[in-house]
Amino acid sequence: MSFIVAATANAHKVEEYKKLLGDIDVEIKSLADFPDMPEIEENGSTFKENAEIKALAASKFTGAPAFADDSGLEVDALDKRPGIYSSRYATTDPERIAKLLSELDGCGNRRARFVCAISIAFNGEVLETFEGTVEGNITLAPRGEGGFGYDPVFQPDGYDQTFGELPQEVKNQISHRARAFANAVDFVENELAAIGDVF
Ligand code: ITT
Repeated sequence: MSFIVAATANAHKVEEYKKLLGDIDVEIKSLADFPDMPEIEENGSTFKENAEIKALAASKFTGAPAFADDSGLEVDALDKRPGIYSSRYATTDPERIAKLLSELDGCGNRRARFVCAISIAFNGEVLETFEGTVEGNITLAPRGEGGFGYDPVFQPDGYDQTFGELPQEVKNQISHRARAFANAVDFVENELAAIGDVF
């Protein structure tokens, strides 16, 4: 069976990719399957640059096609922070959420969006990068136990619930990751398969 490497150490992302893949016959391996791979330094200044860095490093190390997603939350009232620093904003998810709510304390403008860039790399080069976004608002308090990261405080436009409350299938229909991933899957099916039977 063919496989592609998801260049992520985030098990929640891998779980979402597997659901998003549906019945497409490609196995997803993750960095957990390559424990000897050195940690990748995310020193880009955009989601796209960081996604490219991660995908390229994983493809070079494994010799297999790889993809990576760099994602995060842009909050308008915070000049788009935490943005590419969403993971590094604090140490744990509850701390990230508490810090965000405290920075927004008393702030009426709670507009925000999740952004996801997915890059695909193979044979020492980045082949393509796709972006997806989902717009919404930051709630006053966390709601729901589902998802990960900032999901309990993100209420997507058109819904009364947060990503922490919505069923995973709903998040996977409208999320930043789902939108970027759909284009990446099309690309892999149409373009990468043409490279041959190497994966
Ligand atoms: P990898 O780099 O190993 O993939 P990471 O979690 O550090 O794992 P990022 O650098 O892309 O990944 O940081 C993304 C952070 O943005 C993530 O840790 C969450 O805090 C937040 N985030 C991204 N997508 C999210 C989602 O769907 N729901 C909630 N929070 C999300």
